[in-house]
Amino acid sequence: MAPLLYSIGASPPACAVRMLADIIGLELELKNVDLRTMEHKSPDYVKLNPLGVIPTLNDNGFALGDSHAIMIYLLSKYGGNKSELLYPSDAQARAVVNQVLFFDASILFIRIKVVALPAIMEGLKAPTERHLSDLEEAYGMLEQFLSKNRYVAANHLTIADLSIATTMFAAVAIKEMDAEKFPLSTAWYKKIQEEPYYKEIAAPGGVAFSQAMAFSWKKNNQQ
Ligand SMILES: N[C@@H](CCC(=O)N[C@@H](CS)C(=O)NCC(=O)O)C(=O)O
Repeated sequence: MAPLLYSIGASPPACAVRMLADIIGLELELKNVDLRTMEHKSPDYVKLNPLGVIPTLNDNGFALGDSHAIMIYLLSKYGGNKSELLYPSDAQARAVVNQVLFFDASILFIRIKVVALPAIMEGLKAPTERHLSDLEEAYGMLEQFLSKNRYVAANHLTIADLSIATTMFAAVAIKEMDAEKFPLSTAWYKKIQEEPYYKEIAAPGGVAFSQAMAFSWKKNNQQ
């Protein structure tokens, strides 16, 4: 049976996993998780993913959380000859990919999550100046990564590009990226947006995320 991915269309990490599956030709069955009813915190869901977040993979009884861990698992199990470029086996090349994956998980994504979750779930009326300057700082870090390579962690596409590109669709919905200050990041992001898997999976996810943010800002400011 095809591995099952618990996801929502607007989730950047779920989109990253779906793009990877598309690139390696792996069919995924998608199961929508209802954030409004807190399905992601239900006992059954938390059994699969102790963190109670989206996405979660269930590969015929093997459950795994965190998009980065899921992508690495899917590549090692189903990636075939696509694995070597997307997640190189050379120790140093892989370490650089990991560095950017951890940047995504621990810095870039967190800096959107501290705005998006309170806006969507808790009535936050607007991002603070600090939220915006933290995002701007993270764009500067991305620019530094891109000053070393043509893609975020190598001179070719790796899974780190999939993670960063999807987190960026959420980041730019909160704070636009200034093309003059961040020319390398802007050019890289434009290039990824031209890829068919981005157009099919992440672009609609980005639209849904932007709409959810716009709706939340409006609703929260009417209260
Ligand atoms: N590092 C995790 C982040 C997962 C995450 O925070 N997902 C969001 C949706 S995009 C979520 O489930 N938020 C709900 C919550 O934290 O309660 C990953 O890459 O999978």
